[in-house]
Amino acid sequence: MQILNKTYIWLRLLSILPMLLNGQNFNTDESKVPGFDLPDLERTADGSKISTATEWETIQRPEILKLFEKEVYGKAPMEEIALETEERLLDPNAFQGKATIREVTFTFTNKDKNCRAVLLLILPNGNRVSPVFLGYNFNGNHTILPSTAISLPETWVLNSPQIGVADHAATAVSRGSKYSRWPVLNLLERGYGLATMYYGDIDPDFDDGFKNGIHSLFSNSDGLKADDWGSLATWGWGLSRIMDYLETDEAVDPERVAVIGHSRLGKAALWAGAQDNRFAMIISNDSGCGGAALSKRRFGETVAAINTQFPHWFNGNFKKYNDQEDMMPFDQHQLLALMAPRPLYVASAQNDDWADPKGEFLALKNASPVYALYDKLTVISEEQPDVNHPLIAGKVGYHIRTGDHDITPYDWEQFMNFADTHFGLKN
Ligand code: GTR
Repeated sequence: MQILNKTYIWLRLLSILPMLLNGQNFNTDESKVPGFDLPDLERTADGSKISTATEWETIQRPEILKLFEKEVYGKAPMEEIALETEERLLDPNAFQGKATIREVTFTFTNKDKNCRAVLLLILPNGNRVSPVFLGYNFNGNHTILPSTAISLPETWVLNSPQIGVADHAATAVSRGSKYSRWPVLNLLERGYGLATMYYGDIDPDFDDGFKNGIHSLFSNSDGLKADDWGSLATWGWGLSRIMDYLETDEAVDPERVAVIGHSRLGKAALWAGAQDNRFAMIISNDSGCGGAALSKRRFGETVAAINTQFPHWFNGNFKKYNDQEDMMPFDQHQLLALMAPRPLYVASAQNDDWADPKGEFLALKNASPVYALYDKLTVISEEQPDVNHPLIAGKVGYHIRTGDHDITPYDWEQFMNFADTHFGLKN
């Protein structure tokens, strides 16, 4: 019991580490949340009321999308760049014949520069076409499974002593080390495929003035304007390029691709889902500030904290909201509403104060009136559901589970149940 208590205390300390490192005042006391007004999703800038799905799609949605592009994530350049893909079969009989594993190398080229990114595809054998979960991974495709056939990223990776990474270089020691985050066998047994890519292949996750990764191929890489894209937008852009590829893959059902992401990669998944309607389902896991959580609550990570620690994630304009959340003419419930009417699942973790679980639920709840324009069955409960009591209300789903900031088999179980409902599989 004593050991358990010690472990618990350590885990709690670890979960607030980002806040301590940040050296800022942060609030995790519900009674100190300031009063705030959320922009009304059904009122246009000139005050007229939106009351149909068509009005939402033609008047309000494009305005809100533009607002997030201009004020938060930034605009992807329109410049066309060349892309070549090359496939490599790694194992046609993985998991005792249950799956085929392939790698697809994407080479993006502009003039004399190029950027390479590798997609790992694990698809169930026996399906004519498979529904697929598509999401980036944090540490490299080789961390998903122990297989020695999977290539190591050649780009900068996050240092992580627990998986043997120092000097920002991937190493074979990490093979399979993140399997707990990717329950591949379970996915395959339930009929799903997995498509994943190391996010740093698209843009290495450090502030280098936008010189490397996909940024380096575009002419604005030597000086970004205030509304040009930050790293989250490049990661979102990359998900759409993967989707372009999945549409051409005969083993994938392009109508049933769920885009998923944990934490910063959840923010990227949401921005990808907002911009690209081909993602048939969007799943945010513990995405927090700049993701599913309302910023105006100033609970856990604030806009100033995220812009200070990760200045490269958002565009220049977003910095003007540091300590000025009340001045924001938008909040994240509007981002979530951009997913409608596609199924959207938001997941939180009980100890993840930094990501503001309640703020994630409230954003979803406040997005639901837009879902209701399409479908009266999407009525979300007034109160945040109890811990470990997942809620599926029509097109939206939510849970808060016990534990820390992470993506766990429990989370995946709920995502698969939700996908079964909307993708027509049994559960
Ligand atoms: C934290 C960051 C969060 C979240 C997280 C993660 O340090 O403050 O916004 O994105 O990293 O990606 O794990």
